[in-house]
Amino acid sequence: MCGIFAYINYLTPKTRHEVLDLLVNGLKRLEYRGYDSTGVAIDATNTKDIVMLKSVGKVKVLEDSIAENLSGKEFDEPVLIHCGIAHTRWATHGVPCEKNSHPQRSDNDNSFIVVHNGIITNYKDVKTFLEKRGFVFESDTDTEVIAKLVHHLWKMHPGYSFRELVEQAIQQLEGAFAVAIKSRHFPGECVASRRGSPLLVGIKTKTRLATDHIPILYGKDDKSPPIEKDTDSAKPQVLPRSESTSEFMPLEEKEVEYFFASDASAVIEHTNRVIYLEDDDVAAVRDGALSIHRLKKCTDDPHAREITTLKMEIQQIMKGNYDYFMLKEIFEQPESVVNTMRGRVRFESNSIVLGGIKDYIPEIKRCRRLMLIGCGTSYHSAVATRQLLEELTELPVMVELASDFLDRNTPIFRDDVCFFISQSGETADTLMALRYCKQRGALIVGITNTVGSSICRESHCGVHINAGPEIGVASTKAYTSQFISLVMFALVMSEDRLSLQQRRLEILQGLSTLADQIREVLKLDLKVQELAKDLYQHKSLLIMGRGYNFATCLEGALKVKELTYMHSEGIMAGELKHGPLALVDDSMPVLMIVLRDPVYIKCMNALQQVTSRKGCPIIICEEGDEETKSFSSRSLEIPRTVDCLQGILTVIPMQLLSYHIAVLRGCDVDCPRNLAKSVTVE
Ligand code: UD2
Ligand code: GLU
Ligand code: MG
Repeated sequence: MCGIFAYINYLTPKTRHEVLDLLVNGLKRLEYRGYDSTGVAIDATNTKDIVMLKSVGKVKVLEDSIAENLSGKEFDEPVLIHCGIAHTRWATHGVPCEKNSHPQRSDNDNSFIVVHNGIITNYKDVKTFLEKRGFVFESDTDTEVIAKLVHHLWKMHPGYSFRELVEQAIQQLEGAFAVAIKSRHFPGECVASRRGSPLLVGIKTKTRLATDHIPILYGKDDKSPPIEKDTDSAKPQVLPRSESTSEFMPLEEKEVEYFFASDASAVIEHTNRVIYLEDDDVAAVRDGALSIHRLKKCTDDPHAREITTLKMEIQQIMKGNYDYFMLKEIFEQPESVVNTMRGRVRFESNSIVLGGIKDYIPEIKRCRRLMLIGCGTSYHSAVATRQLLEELTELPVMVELASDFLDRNTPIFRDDVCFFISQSGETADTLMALRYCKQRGALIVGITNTVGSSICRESHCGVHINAGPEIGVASTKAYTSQFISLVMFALVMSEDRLSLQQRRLEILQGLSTLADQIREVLKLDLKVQELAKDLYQHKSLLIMGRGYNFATCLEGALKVKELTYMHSEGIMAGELKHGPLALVDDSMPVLMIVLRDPVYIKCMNALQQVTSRKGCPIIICEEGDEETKSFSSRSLEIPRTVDCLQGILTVIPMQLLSYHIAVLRGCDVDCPRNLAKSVTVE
């Protein structure tokens, strides 16, 4: 989820100092992506050894550690051929600490070392497989299995090239990854691959490159046996080797430097010639030659990967062609929601495992109520999922703002289960509420995006939402991932309830199509921008809805307030006639969420109350719902999904709307005035 940077020089002399500088600068360019720890590895002087340095915290800490530990004359002597790898980590498996930082190694000799972004979902099976073969694991990461698996294959298949070993290894991996691997047995070589996480190769040569593409080499077409769950029956892997068809030659240059990086911002200062790797590409650099391999050829696969010439500025690359991090994060949601479910939801068997709370489920099932506690957006994710939790757990569910909860000295009992929801895991109010409940003997469950955070440490158990780092101050992808985490929890709680099976299947079905539906909703961006032009000069925006979509009204209004400094209010449509209707006239901007769910008729009533006061609402409705649309000239249509997941699709137009209004009003989208990303004061 964070950053990889690797550098290989071939016949271009560089001192180790220079190599380290290059690696550290590469990491600095990737810093904006967010991370919690860092690490580098280069070849040691005069031996085949590899030296690694890792540290928790900023790249600066690593830089200082390098200055302190890796200096001396030998670092100033030029080396002709060298390979170094570096990493910024956003922990998903194991707290941020030195031992969990990357590179992860295969053994004490650093036979194979790896930097990895993403999550390996079958790492436990691979780990058991390797442990039975004598490998001893030293970190809590999923990543360590990669280094050890390559090492295992190397012992099994002496004669295999480095690239072949990695090719074999990645076939055994499930989940998402980008990796760069280095080995003391293959000095000067580097092999990289990806599936689901971004990775590119930068190429720097003295003279113009003779070609604008790198041919892809294919292997045999048969599939290797996966590592089986029952590892006793797992046979030593005999896998097909890919055979290079020799009609293509790899890119060979006399003097060349290669870079592997998570994005172009890290290489652009060195070269503008890059190849974007595709899923399951294995790129290898050996003797100055770059080759790209795939094990299997599909009919419509291209014959080559194009070398692209970047014409972008660094600023532009960092935000991934988006003007602001917030917009980038909004558009990341199709991927982040998948990461939240990764390794947890098994769609083939309709089962869900939340590793972080599974041992506590019996205790949770015996509790007398659930309490969901948070602030701001995190609080809204609790509001959004409360109804489903009530339905699937059949327990009373209280949803509380942390500050108010404390003000009230709310009674808490030993048989309460209290959830604390916070993106950063450091939100002061939420943390105080956590301590208050813990003191009174309740079971404490955390829902956080930050491994090793205070809430994570002080809770008895919990779920990491794995949305990846969120940089924009206004939360977007963390909200949808918190939402999904709570939905998954509800599904786990109802696993053995016969009467709820149909409902569970419907929700699982909804989760499986969510990413594509989010992509559909994101296509509304231009239309939302047009609506923002109508709205941005107004003083106020009312957002109305009820049922499953009430949370979207609250969250939408919060986004509008924090980003645009405009007044906005999320209104429970059922409350209209108890007051808010007085605000409605022909000039008050109103947005209404009216979906075909159990409260549809009631929402239509509210809609009519508004239109009969000459209000002209913008309507968010379901695709093709002509009847509802006919009530207004302005509408946004979203795809249909199961009622309890609608809130994920309806909040996205609100995120986009607040973003566009903010831009039109000239506000700083990523850093709204008076606000901080993580509120660590009361
Ligand atoms: C976890 C572990 C992983 C491995 C895997 C086994 C981490 C970060 N992940 O991934 O190393 O053991 O399980 O399948 O180490 N937790 C809290 N409070 C919170 C959030 C989490 O106490 O707010 C605890 C949780 O109870 C668990 C650990 O942190 O013990 C990891 O939680 P997770 O959600 O990352 O769990 P999982 O299964 O995805
Ligand atoms: N899952 C790996 C870890 O926790 C990689 C995390 C990342 O993408 O930085 O170490
Ligand atoms: Mg904990």
